Amino acid sequence: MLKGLIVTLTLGVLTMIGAFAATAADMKPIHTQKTKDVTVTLQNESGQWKEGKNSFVLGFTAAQDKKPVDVGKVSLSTSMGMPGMAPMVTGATLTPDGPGRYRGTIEFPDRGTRQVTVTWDGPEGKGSTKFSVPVR
Ligand SMILES: [Cu+2]
Repeated sequence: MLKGLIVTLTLGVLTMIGAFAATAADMKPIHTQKTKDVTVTLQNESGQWKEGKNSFVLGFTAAQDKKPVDVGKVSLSTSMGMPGMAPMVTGATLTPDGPGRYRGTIEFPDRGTRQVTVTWDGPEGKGSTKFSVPVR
């Protein structure tokens, strides 16, 4: 019984370490978008979006010195054109997570390439950019 408890504790600690490590390192780029003033980076653990629920980190850095930019209010929405149908539109939920950094979740009902629109409006600038990301 004690042995079982130790195994359980060990697994619990390993799970916690895994979750912690994934928050800082192990982020792979999904897409990097350069605009005139700001570089927008979209990343997560796998480096891609998949069908279903996804979590990701959205970052904003100055194009010049690569320092985080306070972009204030941010939104990320996606759209996929489907023949003979209205475009499928899905928005992300974003939570501020430090300077120029947002944690996001988004859920896709199917695969296919999304047109992504990111907008920002803060003390250090305002803008928007579009790029495409495949959902695999
Ligand atoms: Cu679709």
